[in-house]
Amino acid sequence: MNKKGFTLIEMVVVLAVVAILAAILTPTVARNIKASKVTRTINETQVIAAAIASLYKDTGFWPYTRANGPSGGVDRVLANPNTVPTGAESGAGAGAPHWGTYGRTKPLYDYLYYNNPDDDTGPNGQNQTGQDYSTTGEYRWRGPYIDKRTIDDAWGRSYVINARYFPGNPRFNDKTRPHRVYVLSAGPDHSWGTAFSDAVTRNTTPDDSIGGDDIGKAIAQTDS
Ligand SMILES: [Ca+2]
Ligand SMILES: [Ca+2]
Ligand SMILES: [Ca+2]
Repeated sequence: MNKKGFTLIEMVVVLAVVAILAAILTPTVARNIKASKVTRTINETQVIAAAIASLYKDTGFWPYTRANGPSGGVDRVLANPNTVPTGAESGAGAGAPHWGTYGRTKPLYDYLYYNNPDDDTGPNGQNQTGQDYSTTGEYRWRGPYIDKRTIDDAWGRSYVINARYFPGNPRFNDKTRPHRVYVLSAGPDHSWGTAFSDAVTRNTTPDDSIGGDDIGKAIAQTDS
């Protein structure tokens, strides 16, 4: 018989042990990876929300403008314009696909990374007197407020802000239909579960709470 190496019986036993360990550990590892991605994304929504709160404290404006000066508005602000997920979960709230497609948009970096909240796009036309945030005085832009230009969630998809409902945004300024504004990730399924409809408010049933496996942080709300 063999004097070196393994006998067939030994091989079978070793392979069986490996197979059992793999079966025990694989779901645990997969769960931990998913949990860490969720945790990372929760933390990032909080970081972005804090950056937007700083912008508001410094300038007096929420990030929703698009005309020259703070007069025009946008419906969605995109943390990465190139990776916005589209589509809705089954059983999603009313208008959920709007998170991926609706209305006028502007990149988040035009508010938090560049001082460029007016109609210009990208890094061009920053710091324009009378058009972008003031750079002097008590109320002024003190950014950048984020350390990179674009931000994706843990699944490589853009966060989206439903800026349409920021208090004061002329795109939808109706205090009889109060909404929450979120920094929102579509979550592990890359598909929107949260309502995005003028008719679904803080007071309706169902209301505008975060839905499905979406992950988000409320950053502002309309007073009712
Ligand atoms: Ca500008
Ligand atoms: Ca301009
Ligand atoms: Ca989702």
